[in-house]
Amino acid sequence: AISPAHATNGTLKHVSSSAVASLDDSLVRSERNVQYEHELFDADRKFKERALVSSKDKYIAMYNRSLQDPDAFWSEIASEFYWETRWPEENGKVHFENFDVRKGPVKVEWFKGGKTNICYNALDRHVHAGKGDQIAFYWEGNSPGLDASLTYNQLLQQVCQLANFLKDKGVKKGDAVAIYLPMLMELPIAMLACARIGAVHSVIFAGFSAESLAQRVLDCKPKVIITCNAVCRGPKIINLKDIVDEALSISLAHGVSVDSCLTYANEVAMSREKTAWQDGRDIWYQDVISDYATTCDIEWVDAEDPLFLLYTSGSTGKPKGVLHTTGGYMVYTATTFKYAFDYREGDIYWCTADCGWITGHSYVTYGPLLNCAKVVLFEGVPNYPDAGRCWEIVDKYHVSIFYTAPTAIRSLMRAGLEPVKRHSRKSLRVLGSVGEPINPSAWKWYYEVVGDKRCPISDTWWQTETGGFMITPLPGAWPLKPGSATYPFFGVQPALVDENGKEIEGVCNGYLCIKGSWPSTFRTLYGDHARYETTYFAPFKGYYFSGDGCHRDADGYYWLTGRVDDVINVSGHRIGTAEVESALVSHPQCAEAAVVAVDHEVTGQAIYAFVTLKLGVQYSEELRTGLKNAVRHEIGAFAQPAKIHWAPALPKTRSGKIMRRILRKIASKELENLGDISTLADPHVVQELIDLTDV
Ligand code: 6R9
Repeated sequence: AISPAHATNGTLKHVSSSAVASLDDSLVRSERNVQYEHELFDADRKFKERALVSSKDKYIAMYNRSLQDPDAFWSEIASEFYWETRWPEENGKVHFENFDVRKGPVKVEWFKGGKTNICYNALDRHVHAGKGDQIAFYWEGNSPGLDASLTYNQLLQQVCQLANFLKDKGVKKGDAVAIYLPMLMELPIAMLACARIGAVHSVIFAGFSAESLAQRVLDCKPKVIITCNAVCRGPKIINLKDIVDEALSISLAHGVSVDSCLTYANEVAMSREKTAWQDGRDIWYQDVISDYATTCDIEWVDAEDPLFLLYTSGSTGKPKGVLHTTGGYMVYTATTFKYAFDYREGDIYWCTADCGWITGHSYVTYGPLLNCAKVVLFEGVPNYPDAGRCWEIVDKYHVSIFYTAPTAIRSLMRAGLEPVKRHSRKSLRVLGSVGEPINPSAWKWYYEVVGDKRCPISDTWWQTETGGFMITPLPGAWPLKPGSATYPFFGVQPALVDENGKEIEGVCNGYLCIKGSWPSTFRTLYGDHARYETTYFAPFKGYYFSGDGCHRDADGYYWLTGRVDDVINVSGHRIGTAEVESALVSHPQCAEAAVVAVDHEVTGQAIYAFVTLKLGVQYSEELRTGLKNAVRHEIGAFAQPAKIHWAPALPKTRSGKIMRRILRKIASKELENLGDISTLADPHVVQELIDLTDV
């Protein structure tokens, strides 16, 4: 099923013609928010007095400077890091960009020619400054009572041991290493070990299926994969090694062999004896790692050398390997972390994201460690063993900055006040939100109940592609509005553009684009620079196009209104409709499928699939389960459709394009206003679909 034909040809002719859908859907969302545009929540005087950026005026001064002279602004900040060789400056220029496809290939460079290492800056630098005994990670296991911690010294030593192992296996600068691990400390350790020797890590979220893992392995061809045998997630045990074995045999069948599979024995979840094993390829982590030296020379890399690949979903075709480089990413993630969370020494920081996603890269691993923060790593899920777990952890470690996703907030909200109130939470100072637009009622609950009206909320808008925060509050600097990500970060120039690519000013709704580069701009899609240009830079010439719709209010606040392309956001996870459709049609009895998003109380959006069966196949509940399993198998459980709606046929235009607008209306039962259906090849299809809603 990995063959590329699957993703692009065959039955899959119905991906939307343009990457950009109409703004209608996102408008509906923003109208719902209008009443909140006048509700302001400001931090108290004491908070403001201590804040890094204590007023809007101070922000404006810094922001203006970041736009007027980005080179000087970012050079000054970059100088706080260690550079083995400082970047050359020609006339004060430290960056180069072309965002305009009409002027030649899109290209971005920051600090090129400078030599540094992000692992050195995240670990050695602090150790050399005498902070080696400070805690780097507090690890909290899936089950309460299971915990561990590492100081910066210890973390550095473990990173070095793994780096030495990788070198021993022949991994060199520029080589890819795949990491398929749950939230054990070995996950950030593995990332940092790669960075130390200049290898490019490719972390694959451990919820992806064997097919998805294989697809990514085939794309980046790693020499080594780092995994573990199994993991406990909530009440479940997941056998990861079996998934890896299957993925590696699929890869092998397609001509890519991975030499070594370094497997951490997570014996809480599964014994070594029970783990499937392939001699010669598989190596137990604990058996070899202690033999390696606890020091390891740094590989100094160019600021523009690749740091990692992270695959993400787009509106069409196979997942895209987003490539980030070293220097700009380092400077930007560290700086955004510091300002958007008003970070100061002594803070205990907890981000609930998994390192398998960009949030875990930039704001579990790199951003916090670059600031020498104390980071809580959590293996489990927010509502296990019960809905009070998060607040229990907050109290246990005295967490002062807590960063999570709206979906987690909404699911905890459903459990009521008691699980929150039973814990003190008095250590909390700043709260954060990421992954999808936060609806105002969830925002208020977070603010009032979790934060006791004391903690500003940083609703951070950004993407895998942007590497770091783009639009975000700076706690204490200006009043917040529930559901708005407020203002752009230093150096970021948002632009709202209309269908014709014309920038619109003032109060408006538009496609959210960014003018000019920021240090952690992604540099390419691995192996496909043409797709990088057509997806992100061709839709609106001269701009980076985010794929999101956005509203700007009279005070200049930005309100993200959701994706305007065929990307669905379920619990903050990006899932391409084309990928789910491709998985559904891999089922032998499925003729065609069209997937749309519907609103969902907890997960934000849910996947709703219209499925046309092959001629003569009967509808049945087994078949429904079979189709859902096909998606679990091809992508992973998190992408499973919430609903399968039988479709004798799909509504198509005469030229054969599926009218998703109509499908969205049927899925959300908004039947009064179906819009113009006269352009359909067969308008009767619509009534047939409506009749089958509850079948
Ligand atoms: C960081 C991350 C990116 C997409 C993005 C947007 C949505 C993320 C958001 C938000 C509104 C926020 N998104 N944060 N929408 N407000 N604070 O999630 O990266 O997985 O690449 O997803 O998520 O739609 O385009 P990624």
